[in-house]
Amino acid sequence: MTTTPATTPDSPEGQHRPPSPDWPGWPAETGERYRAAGYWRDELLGDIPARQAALRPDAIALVDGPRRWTYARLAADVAELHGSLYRLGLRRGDRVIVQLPNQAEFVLLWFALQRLGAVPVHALPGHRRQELTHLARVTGAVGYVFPERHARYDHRRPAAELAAAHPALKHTVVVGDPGGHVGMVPFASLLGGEAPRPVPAEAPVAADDLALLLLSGGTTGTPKLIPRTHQDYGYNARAAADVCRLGPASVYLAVLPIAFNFTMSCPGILGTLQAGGTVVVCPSPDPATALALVDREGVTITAVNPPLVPHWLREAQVGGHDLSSLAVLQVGAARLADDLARRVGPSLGCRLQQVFGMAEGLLNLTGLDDPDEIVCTTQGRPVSPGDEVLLVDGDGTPVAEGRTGELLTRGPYTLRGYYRSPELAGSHFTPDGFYRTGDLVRRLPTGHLSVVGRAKDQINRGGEKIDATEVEGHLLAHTAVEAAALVAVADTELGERSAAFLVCNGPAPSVRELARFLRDRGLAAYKAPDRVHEVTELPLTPVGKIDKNALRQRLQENGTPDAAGGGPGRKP
Ligand code: OOB
Repeated sequence: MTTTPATTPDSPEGQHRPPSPDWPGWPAETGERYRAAGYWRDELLGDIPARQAALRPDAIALVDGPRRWTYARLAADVAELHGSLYRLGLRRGDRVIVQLPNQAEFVLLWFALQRLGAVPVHALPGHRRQELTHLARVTGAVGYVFPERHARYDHRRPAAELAAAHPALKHTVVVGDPGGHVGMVPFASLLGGEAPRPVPAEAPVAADDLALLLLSGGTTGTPKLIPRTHQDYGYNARAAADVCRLGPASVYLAVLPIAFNFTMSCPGILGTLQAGGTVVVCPSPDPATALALVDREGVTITAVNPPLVPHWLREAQVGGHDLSSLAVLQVGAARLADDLARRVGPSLGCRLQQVFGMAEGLLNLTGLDDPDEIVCTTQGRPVSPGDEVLLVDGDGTPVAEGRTGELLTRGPYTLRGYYRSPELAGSHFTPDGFYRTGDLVRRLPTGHLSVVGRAKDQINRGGEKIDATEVEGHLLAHTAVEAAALVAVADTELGERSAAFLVCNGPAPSVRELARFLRDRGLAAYKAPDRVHEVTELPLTPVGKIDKNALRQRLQENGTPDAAGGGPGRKP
């Protein structure tokens, strides 16, 4: 079951870019095909502000609270920041961890790094020492940019500690006040409003260069890094913007975390700016804040995850906001229930668009003209004719039309391998370059996909992905814990929450104790188990693996998980 165009298997010999020891590119002839089809262009992400500034200098590109940037101003600020980062010592190819909340500084910095040919590593605001240490170690980042404080967490001391532990990490830049930390550079000092000084010409950035590193939800114990190039990421945003019919009159509200691939390029910030539209940064997904901005800025399109939808619908009813500008609400990152999907259009007076995407690449959208039934019951279809989709059973054999299978995919913006992780090639990719998504889907004759389950060991907590193996590793470090298994439990609010099954050598730690324990180990808070179940033993499969299906079934059947009989069940 392959989408058009039918292709011959990729030739193993040669890649279209000089082979990198860090990440595998696309095979040479595949790249030629993508270029000939017009998917890949010789365009650089860092040129977007200047290109648009030449076309519409006075149009508004970016809004953050009372601050507004025309395209001319955006291009000038990006150019100045480019120079400042160069003088700070950043160079083409350098990796820079970016951990900023939804604020204009992220956009300015991101384009300046692109101009420089440096590679932003997209950390999420909730990431803590564990995740950041992993990113610093794997990428060898030379820079780290973070906010002074976000969500009542002061980032400065942990940032200084991170830098001290990683000698390669020479540049720490804080959006806000360094607060006495020597060597920490205030972001504001890089943007003094001076005329940009020329940056010495070096080897020019190329469209097939590594442009950014995204984080995968992961299933291997540590977050994996996803290499994206200028040409593939630019195409990702352009293809999505085409489906959404973005143009200069489009106003996109960035509600979900700004570094999330959904917000960045599906079509998000990049798709909107490539089309000459306006990006409005929303500081919080809180419905009152977001809908007030829709009203004030005439937002035409925005994107949320399923747990936010009921809150938005309620606020739309009572909030007194004029939402008449809103044409499209995108919903994705986790499965949207069909019933809830049906309420979106009538309640908000806009089109619902379901979005099934992944940082690894493949993006599926429902179309603006698709029948309501398709829009409310499927998660869309691939945005590019170059996307190839295969549904296979457990043996890798394609399933019959209409049956459920694991989604495999390759295409012009889907990775061929993770960054600095050659050992994952065999488990996450087929020999002919298909990425194994771990998602179980059904495919309609129209090509629309419906997500029905998951084959990967991951919990999707309202769009936030939790790698079960990673958390289990940390749980096992607790002195009371002898064995641990983390599984998803259905939840009306978030879709899924996490439940930890623990075999303990004494009193089992409570949910709260574990949250504190994991926080002290430096793990992001959303990874802490929502429920803890003490059991006398973990069920095993015939080959000796922990039988997570059996655990999920126990939860489903009676909510008293210890079929073996000795646990206290749920701990508050
Ligand atoms: C998005 O990206 P990631 O990398 O955080 O997570 C990808 C995974 C998918 O493999 C799938 O398991 C799940 O998230 N997912 C959905 C979904 N959208 C994503 N599961 C069911 N229904 C959906 N609509 O989550 C992401 C990236 C770009 C755009 C949108 C979402």
